[in-house]
Amino acid sequence: METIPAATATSEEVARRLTRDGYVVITGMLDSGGVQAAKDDLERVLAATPTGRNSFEGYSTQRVYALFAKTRMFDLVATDPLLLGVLDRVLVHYQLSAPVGIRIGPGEQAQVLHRDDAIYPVPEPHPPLVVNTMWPLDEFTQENGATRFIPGSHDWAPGRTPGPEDAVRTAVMSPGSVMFYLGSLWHGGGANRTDKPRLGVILEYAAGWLRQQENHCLAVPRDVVRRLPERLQELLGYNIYPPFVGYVDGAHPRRVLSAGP
Ligand SMILES: O=C(O)CCC(=O)C(=O)O
Repeated sequence: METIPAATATSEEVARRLTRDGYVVITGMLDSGGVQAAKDDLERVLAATPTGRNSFEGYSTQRVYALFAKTRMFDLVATDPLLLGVLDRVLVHYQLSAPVGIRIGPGEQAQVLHRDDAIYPVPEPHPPLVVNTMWPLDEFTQENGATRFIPGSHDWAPGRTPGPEDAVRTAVMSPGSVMFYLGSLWHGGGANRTDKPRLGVILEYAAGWLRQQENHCLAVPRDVVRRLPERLQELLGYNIYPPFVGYVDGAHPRRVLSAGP
């Protein structure tokens, strides 16, 4: 798969490829120490995380919801300057929507291909509403459940769905890489035909005027949010979509963090 090394990637180039192809992979975003630390901390959380409740979540797959309540390992990742630079260009005003750790267990079936932005009843075609980023913490291979996707499918005519004629590719990637993909790109988790799990984290962002998939203002305790950098607080939902979508008692929601319990 064609990739861009983080050292030479610019937000212009990443945004250009993302909007042209529906996806783009950047290598070398995290070093091996950062990957290992994130993996170790997620293993702690996964020890108490159940498997999925339906075939979409995956009966042999664990999902770490409320990620920012459970680990501090993605605070810097979620506010990475290249990542935010790309989002500035593609979504302009945005927030975290669905950050989730996903460990696909041995024997898991392939997830149905889907579009992340299909949950929002906005008529197509529409400008980008959702940008997702997949951060592999294990090698992502053809065999162990690497994300599958259909290049260019973000641009399909309204109503078109994947058929046998559509070439599905596999996001074979190493830990430390990131795959950006648009919410309109058809994709899904792969089947895991190995005897080891596949761990990755999605940090999904949505336009600032949409409802976040996960309600982080309720999911992440307020005294945890108070200790986070302001940009991350904003991304979790303590923000306004101009001029005043999201106010609290007539004021910026950030005031809630400096006041009361
Ligand atoms: O785990 C993956 O590779 C993708 C998962 C996904 O697309 C989803 O759960 O919405």
